[in-house]
Amino acid sequence: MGQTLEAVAIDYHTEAYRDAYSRINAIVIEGEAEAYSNYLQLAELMPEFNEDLTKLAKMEDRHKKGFTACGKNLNVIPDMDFAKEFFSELHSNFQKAFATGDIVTCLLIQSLIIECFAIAAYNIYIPVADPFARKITEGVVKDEYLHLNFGEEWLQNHFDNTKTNLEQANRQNLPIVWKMLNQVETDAKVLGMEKEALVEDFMIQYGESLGKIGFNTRDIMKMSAMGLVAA
Ligand code: PL3
Ligand code: FE2
Ligand code: FE2
Ligand code: FE2
Repeated sequence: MGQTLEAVAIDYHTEAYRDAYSRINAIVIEGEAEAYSNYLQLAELMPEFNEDLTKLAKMEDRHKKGFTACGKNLNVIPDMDFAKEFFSELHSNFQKAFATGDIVTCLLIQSLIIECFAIAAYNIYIPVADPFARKITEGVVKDEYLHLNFGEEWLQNHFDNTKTNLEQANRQNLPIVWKMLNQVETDAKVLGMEKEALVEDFMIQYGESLGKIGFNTRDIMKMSAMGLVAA
C-alpha cells in the first residue's frame, strides 16, 4: 500500500523526526480534543443517545491523553497553534451546523470524515511508529471503528430523509480533507507515512461507510470525486 520497508530503519530521536512529530502529534491531540467536544455537542442535539455519545466522548479524552504521552515519550513539544489552524475549517463548519441543529452535517463531519481520516492515519502509522506509540495507537484505532459505526448506523436508519443533506455536507467538507492531507504530506513522510497510502486508505474507508449508509456505487463515485474540487 505504498508503505516501504525503510520503516524499520527510522530513527525516532533525530531533530528532523522530532520536528515533524511536533506538528503531527499536535494534530492528533487537537483532533482527539475536538472529537471529545464534538460528541458532547452531538449529545445535546441527540438527547436520546446521551449515554452512548458521552461514552464516545470519554474515549476521545483517553485518546488525547495517550497521544500526549507519545509526544512526551519522544521529548517533543506539540505545536498546538499549528494544529488548531489545521482543524479550523472543519471546526467552524461543525459549529455552524451545530448552531442550526443540523445533526446530519455534524455526524458527517465527526463520525464519518474525521473518524475515517483517523482510522486511515492510525493504521498507516502503526507499522512505522516507535514501540510506545504503536501500542497506544493500536488501542485507539479499535475505538475509532466504534465511533464510525455510531454515525453509520444512525445515518443508515435515516437515509431516506437525509440523503440530500448528506450529499451537500459531503460536497462542502470533503475538499477540506484534501487540503488537510496536502498540508500534512511533508511531515507525514518524515514519519514514514506516504500520502498516497493515506489517501487510498481514507477513500476505501469512507466509500465503505457511504455504502453501509445506503449510497449506491454511482453515488459513492460522485461523492468521492467531490474531494477533488477546490475548497
Ligand atoms: C477522532 O477520534 C480523532 C481525530 C484525529 C484526526 C487525525 C488526523 C491525522 C492526520 C495526520 C496523519 C498522521 C497520523 C499519525 C498518528 C500519530
Ligand atoms: Fe535514536
Ligand atoms: Fe479518537
Ligand atoms: Fe473517534
